[in-house]
Amino acid sequence: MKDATLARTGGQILVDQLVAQGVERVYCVPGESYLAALDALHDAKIAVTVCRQETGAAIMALTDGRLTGRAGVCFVTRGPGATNAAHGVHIAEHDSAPLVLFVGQVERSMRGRGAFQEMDYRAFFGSTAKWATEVEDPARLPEIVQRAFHTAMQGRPGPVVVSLPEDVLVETARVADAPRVEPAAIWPGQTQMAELQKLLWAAERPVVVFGGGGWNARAGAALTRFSERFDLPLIASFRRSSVVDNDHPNFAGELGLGVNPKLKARVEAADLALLIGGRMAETPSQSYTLFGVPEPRQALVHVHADAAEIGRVYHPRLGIVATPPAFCAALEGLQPPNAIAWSGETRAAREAYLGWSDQPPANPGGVQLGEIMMALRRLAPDATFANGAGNFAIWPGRFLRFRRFNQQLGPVSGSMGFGVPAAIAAKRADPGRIAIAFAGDGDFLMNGQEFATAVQYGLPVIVVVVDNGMYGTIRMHQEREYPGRVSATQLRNPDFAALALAYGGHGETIDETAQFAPAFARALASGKPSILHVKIDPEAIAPATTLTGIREAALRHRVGG
Ligand SMILES: Cc1ncc(C[n+]2csc(CCOP(=O)(O)OP(=O)(O)O)c2C)c(N)n1
Ligand SMILES: [Mg+2]
Repeated sequence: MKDATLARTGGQILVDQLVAQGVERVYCVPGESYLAALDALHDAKIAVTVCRQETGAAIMALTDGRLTGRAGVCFVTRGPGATNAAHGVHIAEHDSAPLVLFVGQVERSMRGRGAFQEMDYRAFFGSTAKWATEVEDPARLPEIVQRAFHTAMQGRPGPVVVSLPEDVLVETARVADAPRVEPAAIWPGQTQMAELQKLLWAAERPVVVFGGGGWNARAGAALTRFSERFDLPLIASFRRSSVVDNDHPNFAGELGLGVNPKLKARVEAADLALLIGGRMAETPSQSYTLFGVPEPRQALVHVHADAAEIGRVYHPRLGIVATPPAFCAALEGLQPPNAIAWSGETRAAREAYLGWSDQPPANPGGVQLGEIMMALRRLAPDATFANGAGNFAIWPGRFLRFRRFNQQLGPVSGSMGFGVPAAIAAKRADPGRIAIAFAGDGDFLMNGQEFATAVQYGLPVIVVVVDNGMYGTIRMHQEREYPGRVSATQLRNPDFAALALAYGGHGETIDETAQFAPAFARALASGKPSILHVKIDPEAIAPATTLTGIREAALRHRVGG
């Protein structure tokens, strides 16, 4: 921590402030607009990862934020850099991931003229970031940076954008560093907890749904203990399964895409839904049908860190403003009823989950994706699994078992291109653990260039590219809505294994299921970033669903209708 006696450039003040906040890593794509900050980073004990495109850099930073619980940090240049990074800001908003994005800006005296790459960041990011601001004076950098970290982490975590006019970073000022900020926990009130206890005691078919951001391993463990004492089924919201151990006998599955119909029916039939942290947004709510808008058919207890989320879509029987760790700690004070009426339901929910996730159906073609998922359960039980968006992601979401906190990294925003940078960030944060990215052929080429970043920094991530030669998800919808009229969904792909070699990594092509496990072992043994190019039959559009089946059903429906 430096005091006000020393004159420092804005760049130095900024970087010292990052050190004061405990930042260990930053992700960036350089720009001439923030050279003074890059220069200060030269001497700092902060690991800089230079990326190939700002979307990848922002995804790495927000993933770091999710993994560490502290705000991830990304630096990008003006207009083109900032707009490339905007995708990451959108993901961080929807994923409730703490992110501080520093963007370059033109010199103060030139603002408003439409100078080179000038943008109005407050306006541009105003609707997605929790806070978007511009630094006017280097002496205010400590104050603004500490507020940026606080805002990104407080309550519902999210993205903050800080614009840095070039001359602010060069000018000197005498100002003291601000101390490290910690977000304030938000505790539920005693009356609310008593009310919750009453509702639980009166319930016959209660369910617990957990989701949203701001969790940590301790909160997941406290939630698990609560579910044990009350023998409640634990249901994950979309892509939040790894808050708890999926091998736990109370875990009942995920409300995601391609949901288990039995799980959906169970939530619909519940008389009490305790929603912790999540928003029950479009995907987990199955297009807002599970609860009923605005009046849920279940008695809804909505626990969320952001008061504005409670009552935004659903009218709760009981609203509780609390962060997941504080609320789950408070759950320890509740007493279960003497006789628990719903234990049979909890066992049935578990059985239904196991039936849904343990026996993957066969698919057309020589590569069985279900068998590959089962192989990965054995080969990499402790790996971090990241994915982007596409039908390929249904397989790991349904058939893998997550047992460790944050083992599952996927964007609730359905953002293609998330998996590769997220896996790289996971490897950077925890080099001892296997990090696997699942990508589609379409998905991979959105941020696949970050594979070069993995090679550059010696981060041996394993990328499984599931190649069906198309934007399969969209083709699937196309066949449903416009059967037989294929438009803009076909792809001609490179040889992804050869691409891995060209980057300096390890690559293999998989045409048969049996090739997968040995190829995976060789990829691990290579110690290099790897791509396993898995070629699947285009008919294998989703578990137990073929493309032709969808087209024919749509055509029959047309004739019939
Ligand atoms: C950034 C982004 N652009 C477009 C979309 C729309 N979209 C959703 S899935 C998808 C196709 C994904 O194709 P691929 O990665 O090959 O996976 P597949 O569905 O074929 O398994 C598209 C274009 C999106 N979700 N995100
Ligand atoms: Mg595809």
